[in-house]
Formats: sequence, structure tokens, C-alpha cells
Amino acid sequence: MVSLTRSVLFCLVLLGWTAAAAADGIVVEHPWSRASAAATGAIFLSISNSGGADRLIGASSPAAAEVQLHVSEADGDIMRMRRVDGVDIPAHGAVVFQPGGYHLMLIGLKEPLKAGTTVAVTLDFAKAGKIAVTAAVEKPGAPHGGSH
Ligand SMILES: [Cu+2]
Repeated sequence: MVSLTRSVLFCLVLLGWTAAAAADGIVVEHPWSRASAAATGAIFLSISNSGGADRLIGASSPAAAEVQLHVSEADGDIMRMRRVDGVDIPAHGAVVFQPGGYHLMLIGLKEPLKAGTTVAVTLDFAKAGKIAVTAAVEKPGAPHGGSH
């Protein structure tokens, strides 16, 4: 049990150093993307909020011409994605951006996303303002729930 507790603590410390960014009660964790040879890519992450209600209203990245907020939804048997104006982050709540759901869509990538590299992205919240994170690019086979 001691070693398990230790490794969990170690992971939390590691996450804290490498993958979490916070402002005004908003914490962004585990930003990641998938290697892609296309001119588009998707970023996934978790947003938790220990403060009042907020709203993600946009994002930008030096790696892409544009970053849009998208959601993937099932339309019968087909997964489709659509652009949304913003994503509400409830007070004392959390929203997970994951394959098959919300994601940040990188459009007009300047270079293909390669596994083992990182992508910088800045999230823009209505109240918390801008929060910069670095997404780790994982292998193309990483779990994916929708098509682009
Ligand atoms: Cu998309």
C-alpha cells in the first residue's frame, strides 16, 4: 500500500509540473493530441473548476492557423462534429474534452503532428482569462471516438 500511495503521489506531482495550468479556480489537466499527417488535429483535455461558473470561449495555437471549439455527436450511426461558440464550465464542476465529445480542433496546421512532440495551445475563458497549456502528441492509434 505504501508504494502504491507513493506512486500515486508521484504521478500527481508529475501532472502538477507538466500538464496542469490554473487561473481563478479553473484547472486544465492532461492536454493531449494525436499524431496526424493531415492539416487538422484535435486536442483533448480536462477542465475542472473550483470557483463560480465560467465558459470556454475560444483557443489559439502558434502551431495552427485557427483553433475551433468542436463537439462530436452521434447522428444515427455516423459521428459528426460541429463547431460550438463556447463550452460552459459549471461552478464546482468539470468538463472532459475527449474523443467522441468536445475537442479543440486545430485547423491549418503548419506542420504535421508527430508523436513525442508537443503543441502549445492557449485557452480563453470568459472569466478566468487566458490559460496556456502544452499538449503531448501521442501515437496515431490512441483511442479515438469520432471521425474528422
Ligand atoms: Cu473537430
